[in-house]
Amino acid sequence: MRVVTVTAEPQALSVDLDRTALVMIDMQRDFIEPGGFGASLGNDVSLLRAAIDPCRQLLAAARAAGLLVVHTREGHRPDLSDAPRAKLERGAPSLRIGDSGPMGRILIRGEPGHDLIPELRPRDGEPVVDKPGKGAFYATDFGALLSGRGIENLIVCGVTTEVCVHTTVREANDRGYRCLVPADCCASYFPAFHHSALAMIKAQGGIFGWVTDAAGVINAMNPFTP
Ligand code: C5J
Repeated sequence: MRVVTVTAEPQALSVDLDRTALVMIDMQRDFIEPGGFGASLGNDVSLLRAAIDPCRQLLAAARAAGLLVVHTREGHRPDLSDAPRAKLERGAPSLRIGDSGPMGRILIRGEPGHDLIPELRPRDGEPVVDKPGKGAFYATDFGALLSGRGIENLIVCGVTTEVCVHTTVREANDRGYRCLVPADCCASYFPAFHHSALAMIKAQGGIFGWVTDAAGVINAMNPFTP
């Protein structure tokens, strides 16, 4: 057991690092770089870059402390067989899922835009979960991967705060995981949604999680990061 206490809201949380995973949600070029899915929806993708450096620091500390690190990517099969029509038809983007853009076909596995950004590239051996939905548990082996390693606590980072991070935290909470969300390691195209999403997580005594920041987790892990 390597129990540490993380400063968080609505209250500090003690976790066993041996039962804790760092989860990096969808830090993909398609969301963060110009020319991808996020930009096709009319968003200012530069807003998401604020999360990169805090994520990089937390990732380094988590690796040094020997935590399980899991990366996720949102995307679809090239034949779109796993993309519901309701998702494909939604809105009025400049490019739809599957269309060809400057980073290849939008939100399609194997295309350059589907890649994780180079700043947060996975290390050999770190699982990468490809998910067709917003949550990391839906239609993936994420749950099996966590339970197989005895994981009870998740530190959930990534983009966007109110969509894939929130959906994953809600899914995880219902499955019995304690979720810590470092605010500066998440970002949204809508700063107001980012703040509201974090407020929702920690309201009502932490109705489905705890909110902290990168420094809160890094400081707590300090005794175990040589
Ligand atoms: C979105 C995500 N926003 N990763 N996906 O469509 O949050």
